[in-house]
Amino acid sequence: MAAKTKKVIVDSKKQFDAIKKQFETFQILNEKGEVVNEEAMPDLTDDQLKELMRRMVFTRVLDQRSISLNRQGRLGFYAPTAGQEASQIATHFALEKEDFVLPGYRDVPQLIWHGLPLYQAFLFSRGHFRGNQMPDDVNALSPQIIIGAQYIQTAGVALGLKKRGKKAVAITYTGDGGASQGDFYEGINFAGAYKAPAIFVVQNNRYAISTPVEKQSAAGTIAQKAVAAGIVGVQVDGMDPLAVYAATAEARERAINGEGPTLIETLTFRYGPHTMAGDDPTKYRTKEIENEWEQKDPLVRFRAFLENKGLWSEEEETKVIEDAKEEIKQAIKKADAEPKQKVTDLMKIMFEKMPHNLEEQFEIYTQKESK
Ligand SMILES: Cc1ncc(C[n+]2csc(CCOP(=O)(O)OP(=O)(O)O)c2C)c(N)n1
Repeated sequence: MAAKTKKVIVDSKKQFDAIKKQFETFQILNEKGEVVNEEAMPDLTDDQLKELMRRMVFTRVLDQRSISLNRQGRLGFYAPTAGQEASQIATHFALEKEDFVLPGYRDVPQLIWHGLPLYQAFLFSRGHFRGNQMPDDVNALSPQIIIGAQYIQTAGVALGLKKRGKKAVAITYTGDGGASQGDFYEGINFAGAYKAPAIFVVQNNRYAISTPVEKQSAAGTIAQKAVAAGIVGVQVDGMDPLAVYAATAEARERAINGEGPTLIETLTFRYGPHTMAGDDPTKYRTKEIENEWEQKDPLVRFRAFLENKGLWSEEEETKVIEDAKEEIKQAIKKADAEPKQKVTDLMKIMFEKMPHNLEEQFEIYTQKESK
C-alpha cells in the first residue's frame, strides 16, 4: 500500500485559482454598449466603426436569408451564424488582405469579407466545386468540415509565411468542441514551437451540436490550453465586437513581430440550430439560457454604442438591410446560372494528372455526359 505523504506538494485550489485569475474575460463594451475599459479602446476611426457595424448587420441578414433559402430547398448545407457576428466579423476586421483565413464550416462570413464572391459561397453550400475554388487574390482555404483539422493546416500555412519573410498571419476558427480534438493540440503546439505567425480562434458557443461545453473539458477556460503549448491565450467576451477586434489586432501584432501565435477564446452563442440538417436546440438548452444570451447580442450592443456617438441611425440600418437583401438576391441568381457540376468536373479538379485506374471511368462518364 502506498504511504501517504506528509507534505502537500500541490495545493490544487491555489493552482486552479491562479489559472482562473489569469484568464478573466476581456471586455470593452458591456451589454448596454457602454465602454467599461477605456484604456483598451482600439484605435478605430468613425468610418471604420460604422463599417464594422455594416458588416455585422449584413451578416445577420445573410444568415436569415440563408435559413429561408435552405428551407425553400434553394441552398444545401448551412450552419447558422446569428449570435456569433462579433466573434466572426470583428476578428476578421483586424486582418489584412495578405493574411490567410482557414475557416470552419460556420465561418463563411469571414470568407466573404476576405473576398470570396457571395455567389460562390452559395455554391459551396450546394456542394458545387466552384464554391471551393478561391479566387487567386483571396488568401483562404475553403471551409473545413473535419473538426479541428484546420488547426494543423494553419500551423503549416503560418510557418510558410514566416519562412517566406511575409508580414502576414494565418488565422483559423473552430468551436468549443473542436478544442477537444487532437488536431487542435497538435496545431497550437507546433505553431508555438516554431513561433509561427498564427491566430487560433475558438468560438465557444457553448455547444458542440448538443454536447455542452462543461462536458467537453474540465479546463475552466479554453484559453488556458495555450499555456501547455507555450503560447499566449486570452478569453474574450465574444459578443463584444470591440474587445474581439482589440484582442485580434494585438495577436496579429505579436505574430508579425515574431512573438508567435495566440489562442483566442470568444465567449459566444449561436441562436439557431447547429446546422439546418434537423438539429433541434430545444432538446438540449432552455428558453432561459437563450434569452440570457440574446440580452448580450453583439448588434444591439454595438448599435447602442454607435448611436450614443451619433454614428448610427435606424434609417442607416434599414438601408444596409435593403442593400444586403438585394445583393443576396443577385448572388443567388448568379449561383443558379452556374452550369451544373458533372462527375467529370469533380474528377478533373481532383487530379493534376488523372491516375490511370480512373481514366477508364473518366471515359465512361465523358460519354454518358455527352448524350
Ligand atoms: C473529426 C470529426 N468528428 C465529428 C464530426 C461531426 N461533427 C460535425 S459538427 C460537430 C460539433 C462541433 O462543435 P464545435 O466544435 O463546438 O463547433 P460549432 O459547430 O458549435 O461551431 C461534430 C461532432 C466531424 N465533422 N469531424
